[in-house]
Formats: sequence, structure tokens, C-alpha cells
Amino acid sequence: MTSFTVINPATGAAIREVSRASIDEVDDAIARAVSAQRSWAALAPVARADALRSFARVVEAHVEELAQLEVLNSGHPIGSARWEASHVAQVLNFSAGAPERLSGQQIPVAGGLDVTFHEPYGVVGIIVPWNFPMTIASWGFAPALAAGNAVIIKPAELTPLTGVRLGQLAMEAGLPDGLFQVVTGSGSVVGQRFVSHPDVRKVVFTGSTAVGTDVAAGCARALKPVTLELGGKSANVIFDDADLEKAAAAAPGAVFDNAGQDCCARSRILVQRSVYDRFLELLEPAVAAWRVGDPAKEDTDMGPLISAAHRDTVGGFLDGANVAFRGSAPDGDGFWFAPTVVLAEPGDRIAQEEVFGPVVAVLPFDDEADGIRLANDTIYGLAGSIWTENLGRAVRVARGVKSGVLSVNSHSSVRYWTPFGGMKASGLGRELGPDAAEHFTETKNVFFAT
Ligand code: TAP
Repeated sequence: MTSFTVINPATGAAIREVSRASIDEVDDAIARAVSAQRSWAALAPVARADALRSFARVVEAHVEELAQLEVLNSGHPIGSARWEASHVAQVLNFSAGAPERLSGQQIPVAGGLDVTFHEPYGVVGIIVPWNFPMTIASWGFAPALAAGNAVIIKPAELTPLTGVRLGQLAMEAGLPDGLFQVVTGSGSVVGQRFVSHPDVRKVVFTGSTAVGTDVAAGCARALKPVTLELGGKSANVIFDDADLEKAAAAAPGAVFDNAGQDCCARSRILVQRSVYDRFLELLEPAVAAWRVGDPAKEDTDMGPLISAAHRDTVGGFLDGANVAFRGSAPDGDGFWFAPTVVLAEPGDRIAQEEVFGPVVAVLPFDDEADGIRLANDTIYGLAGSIWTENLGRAVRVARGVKSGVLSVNSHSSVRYWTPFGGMKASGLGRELGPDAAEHFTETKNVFFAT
């Protein structure tokens, strides 16, 4: 068995060796999942609901431990990491309401009775990125389990520790053996095996658009459904009638949260030309006040980037860029990068490509139509924010921007009870929300002749 070393991004130090699964080990996990799923799907809905609530209670009891592990492995500030661990318990509790509500339909027909059933797929493979290891895993595994599936989770090699711990907690909570497995290893082996193995009947992939496209092509060849949550280049659109103080105070959090390693990062700030200079004046002190440093400290806003290689990639985006101002970052070990504000033109690389780091491009626009046009001027369509005091404008722009998740006078994107997902190159399908569990079922229609 081979292994890989997990690194603390705030210090560069090795934390732990984790095993790298072979194809045979993935196949063994899939075989165990197939067998566990049969009995799980046969349980009364209330029994599946109870099991998910037990799992939620165990996660709740370990929020601090999971949060500390995420600080160590991912460099997330402790406050954010606590939110993420609690969120996993909330997603489990929310999903526990689904088994008893997965009702089919009775459809009027002549000569009999027609009924539909929501049947689980069977085994679901969940491929998780490194930026939010716990929460993103839970958006797949909780509703998939609720709908009667078994799950196998593949964490990113950079950040496997909380996923591995969740696997142990699932066992502690009494989930049946084989129902909830975490298999560590590379995407090209474990992830690709989910795509090619005939007994994995659905794949959930969250990650880059490039790899997601490849995963989707493989799933198409195997004729299996896939949910894709991919990259973003979301716009924070600020109109001249907005509360500029509020919009400027909120803008750093909207893009520098998790060091910009957030698919929903509002990494383009589009500002109406008449208030462009004033907005930049207000933004500069807000960026300077953004506290970058030790993620274990309670008052830290932003930790390090995930790896030295990623820091190089992010830094590459500043080559030739028109940097307006930067915040601060610690020196020394750890993969630090100061928050950076760049003035850009629509065609610039920094205005088009996902940086996935604490770099924001600011661009002016003229009027409402121009703002909508510019907001839509990338291949992506994940999230976005609209700042205006004019309700009619807010509605028009929200309807005009092609993104899956928008907020008005706010940057919040994620609530477990509302749908989440991207348009265009940002993804396919939706997670969370009222229909989350249904997305892990296929409809069977049965006609009974009378
Ligand atoms: P990727 O490099 O695409 O990796 C994502 C996951 O896919 C990892 O677990 C990776 O495994 C695995 N993988 C890599 N190659 C694979 C292959 N050929 N077949 C199957 N799986 C494979 O992305 P990342 O760098 O971890 O994450 C950053 C990206 O994710 C950004 O673009 C970001 O926008 C996007 N993201 C989107 C969302 C939503 S909800 N839309 C949320 C978070 C992140 P290993 O790395 O371990 O080999």
C-alpha cells in the first residue's frame, strides 16, 4: 500500500501519512457498498431518518475536534471551521426529514392504477475538492443516504483528514458497515474508478471545470448521471444607488473569505462608473483591515493558500496586472498571499479566469444593461451579488444575470434548505434545497391493471 503526506498549509510542516488506495481497494469498497445499500434501502423510512439524526448528533458532539482538524489541514480560520463542522450536522438533520417525504405520485389512467416510486440509484461516488472538504462532502452524502443509497467519498489528497474522521464518526453513530466509506487516494485512480465501475450508479463531482468536463464525458460513456459543481468567476455588481459604505465593507469578505479559494468568490467587482472612484476609496481601508494570519486565532479573517504550488499559480495572475492596492500577509513558512485588488479591463485574463485565490478584479460599467452584460461576460455562472436600493432594478438584474445563486445587498450563497448550483461552465444539477434527496433517486412508474 502506498501513502502520501498531508501538509499543514500555515506552516508547511507534515501532519500525517495517509494511504493511497489501489483500484482493487476501490473495487472492494464498491462491493461492500453494494451489499450495505440493499439492506439500507429496505429499512423503513423512519429508521433511515433515525440513523441520520444519530449521525448528526455524533458530528455535533465533535464539532470542535473536526474544526481544529480543518484548521490544521486546510488553514481555515477557526471560526469558519466551526461553522463548517456544524453545517455538516445541520445538513444531516435536514436530510433526515427526507426519507418520510420522498413520495411518488398517483397518476390517473384508464383500466387500473398508476403509481410512481423514487428509487435510490444504489452506490453513489462523491469526489470532493480541497477547498471545503467537510461541507461539500455532506451536500452529497447526506441526501444520498436519505434517499436509500450507499456512499463512497473520495476527499482531495491535499485535505483528507476531516473526511477520514467523518468516516469514523459514521461508524460510531452506528451506520451499517459499508454504507458510508471514505477512500483516500488520487483522483485519477479512485475518482476515475467511480466513473468507470458499473456498480457506482451516480457520481457527484465538485472541482475544477477542466476535470469536471472529463468526469462528465466518462459518465456519459458509462451512461450514468453526474452532478457537477465547478468553477466560478462571480460578479459583485455595485450600482450608484447602493449603500456604498455597506457594499465596500462587505466586499472583502465576499472574495477573500477562505483566501479566495471559494467557488462562489465574488472575484469581479463591477462598479457603476459614477461611483467608481468613491467605491475604491472606501474599499482600500476595508482591505487593509482584513486580518491575514494564524488560522487557529479567533480573530483571523483569512489563513494561507492550500499549497506552495497553488500560491505560485495565484501569483502568476499578477504578472502584468494593474495592482491598485494590497492588504498584508505574514512572512515566513506557510503559503501566505496578501489580499490584492487589481484594476482590470473586460478582456483581461484576471477578469475572465478563476484565480481561486485572494485577488479581485475591479471593472467599471455605465448603466444597468451594461452591468448585466459585464456580469455575464465569462464562461461561468455560479454566484453573484447585486447592490442597489432600487427594488425594480434588483429584480431586473437578478433575472438578467445567468448565475445559479444570487444575493441582493448581501453575499450569502449557501443555506442547506435552498438550492445551490451553477449555470454555464459552473456546473450541472443542483444540490441542497427541498429537492436534494430526490436528486439521488430515479423515478419508477408501475401500472396495476384492475
Ligand atoms: P480538481 O483538481 O478538479 O479536483 C477536485 C477533485 O477531483 C479532487 O478530489 C481530485 O483528486 C479529483 N480529481 C482530479 N482528477 C480527477 C480525475 N481525472 N477523475 C476524477 N477525479 C479527479 O479541483 P480542486 O483544485 O480540488 O478544487 C478547486 C476547483 O473546485 C475550483 O475550480 C473551484 O471553483 C471548484 N469548486 C466548485 C465548487 C462548487 S460547489 N461549484 C465548490 C468548491 C470548489 P486529487 O486532487 O486528490 O487527485
